[in-house]
Amino acid sequence: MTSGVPFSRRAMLTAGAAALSTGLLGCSLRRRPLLDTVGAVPFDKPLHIPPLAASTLNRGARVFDLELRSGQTALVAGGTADTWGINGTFLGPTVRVARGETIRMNVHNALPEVTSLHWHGMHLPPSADGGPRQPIEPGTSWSPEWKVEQEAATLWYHPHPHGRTEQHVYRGLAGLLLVDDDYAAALPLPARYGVDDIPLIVQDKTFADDGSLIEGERTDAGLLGTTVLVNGTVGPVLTLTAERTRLRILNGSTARSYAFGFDDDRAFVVIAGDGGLLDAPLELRRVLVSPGERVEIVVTAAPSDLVALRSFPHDLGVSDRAAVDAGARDELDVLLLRASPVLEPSPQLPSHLAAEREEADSQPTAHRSFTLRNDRINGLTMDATRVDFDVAVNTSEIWEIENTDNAPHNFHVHGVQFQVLDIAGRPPAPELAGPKDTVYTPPDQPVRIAVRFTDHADPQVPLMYHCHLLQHEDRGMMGQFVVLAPGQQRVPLPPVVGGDHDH
Ligand SMILES: [Cu+2]
Repeated sequence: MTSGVPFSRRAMLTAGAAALSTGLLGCSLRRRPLLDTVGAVPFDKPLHIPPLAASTLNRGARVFDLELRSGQTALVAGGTADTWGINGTFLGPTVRVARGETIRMNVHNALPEVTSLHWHGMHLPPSADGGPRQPIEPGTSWSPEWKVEQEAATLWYHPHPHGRTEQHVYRGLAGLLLVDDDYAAALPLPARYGVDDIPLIVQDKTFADDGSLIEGERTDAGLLGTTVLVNGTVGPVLTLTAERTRLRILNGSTARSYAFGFDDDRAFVVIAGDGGLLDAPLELRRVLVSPGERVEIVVTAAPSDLVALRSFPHDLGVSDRAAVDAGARDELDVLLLRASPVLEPSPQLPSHLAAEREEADSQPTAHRSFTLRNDRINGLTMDATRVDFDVAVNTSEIWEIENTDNAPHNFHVHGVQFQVLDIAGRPPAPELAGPKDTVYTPPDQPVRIAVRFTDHADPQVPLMYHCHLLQHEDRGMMGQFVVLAPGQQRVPLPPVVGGDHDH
């Protein structure tokens, strides 16, 4: 065992059993051992709450200054790790913006290499998106500006340099981007940031004995860590002070999916997905969150409750072996919730959540299909100079995505929120019914989504669609499209200077 992570007795036993069954099958490949940290995580550190990013008003825009930096961070006992962060050495502040305001992000790259900063889930002009075609050279700044025109949601930001996204996110570049609106603010939902409205950036990493961050096991799914961090805290404890607490969960891992639930199997209420509120509160005991996805849940506690948020073994629709390799058979303690002896009363959750939304267009102008296989989409690997198709502004399309690998993939579209129509011909699980920008695509179960392109036509700057398992994305499971206004035509794309890496 090379890592300094404490392994439980159960972890040893399950790893031994996996090795034994491999031997019986006569398979010569080393199998990834199952990871079981239940009871082995010493919950002894207060959960770090990312600070809210400061902003200033300048000529009608709310301006945020975000500096990408390198530094050292003590994440585990034993020493420090070389990490990257935004306005700090690991992760970034929570950026909070309001619907209807114009925002400007002054992003300065103080790192030793080129990167970018992408606003995941934001509806914005393609030139502001921060994808691989908007690199920020070391020592330079990039200052996109746009008007926030979408409903309240938990979004996030992270780098997107082609071929290097996994590494940059793993080192610590990620933060939350919360959109507020008057409608959601008027609902009786827990909404005091850091008090009863808690951000949870969940990531898995592997540490050496000296506390340094090392790249963990690499399987076909990607990079899997042996230690779970929440907001950068290992062994986190959250003290609950109110009856009801809202947890805004981001899967900020590079490859691992989580099936969140509580150790006593209590029910919780899902109130929102990637891009906004569900129509109504949804009571669940488990919720699957693949890389890049968000879910907002409300948990109710009794005085002095002690309950752990855990990730349970789950079904990704892949073979047993691929599930083991993707970490889907692992069981992980994530966060301890410790309720105070006296809890503030919280209002009852409303019976209805989201405002009226427009239905998906019954007259889509195009149908497209996307096959995810072998690090490619429709047989092609990402080429930043290639536009795969164009869409007409002010139209809706239906996209069918099929994963034909025996491996987990998901599908993320830049610049829009979409609606999941069906999965293998059946209505999606109710937690997927709200606005989405990333959806899990189990093998051989075609996922149909309705995508509306309302504005922001730009023939010169494409948007991306890709798998959000970052190893797959970096290897080229990504494509580009442009949104065109009537009369516009695609233009050839020049190579990205300094921003395109061979993997
Ligand atoms: Cu993938």
